[in-house]
Amino acid sequence: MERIAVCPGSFDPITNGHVDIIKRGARIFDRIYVCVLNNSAKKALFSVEERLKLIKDATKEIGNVHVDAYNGLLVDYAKKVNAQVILRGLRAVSDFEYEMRITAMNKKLNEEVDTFFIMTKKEYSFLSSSIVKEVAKYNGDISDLVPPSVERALKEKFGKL
Ligand code: COD
Repeated sequence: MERIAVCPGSFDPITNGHVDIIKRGARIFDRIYVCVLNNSAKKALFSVEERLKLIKDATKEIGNVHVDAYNGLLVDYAKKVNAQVILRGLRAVSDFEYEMRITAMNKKLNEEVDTFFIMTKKEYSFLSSSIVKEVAKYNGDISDLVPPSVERALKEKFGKL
């Protein structure tokens, strides 16, 4: 049986922390669908199309990764692509409670899908899309935190190019 995982997120925008989780997941699973979904608690800076383009560029060298977007429940998307697993990254204790809540809800919504966590690399343990946006807005150096295309896109958004 093919082992298929969905790596869901807002990816607003994708960072090196996300890319690291996707790369490591791609060594474990036969196929990974990186899927942009809506997190109703967050207001996005980039459109879904912009985010998809940036994810595609950042993951183009990983063979078994497919990039997609879905407007609906994550478990419905998992079912649609026959994924047995939801792949998430964990940074710190502060992520744990939130992840536990969404894992429990996803399990309730679909008993057959399990959530798999990969611990972040220590150099990315403080990294988030929000922090990157904040630093980029004030022209700080983010070159070692995001792929080059994301750095460019952020500079364009904030009128720094
Ligand atoms: N190192 C390692 N992992 C990281 C790092 C880092 N530096 N930064 C982020 N991550 C991980 C996060 O922990 C997460 O696992 C993943 O990368 C994506 O992160 P984000 O912030 O882009 O995505 P979220 O947390 O906003 O995604 C939330 C979803 C969009 C998946 C969620 O809201 C959802 O499933 N929405 C669809 C509706 C639904 O089904 N809701 C029911 C579930 S409650």
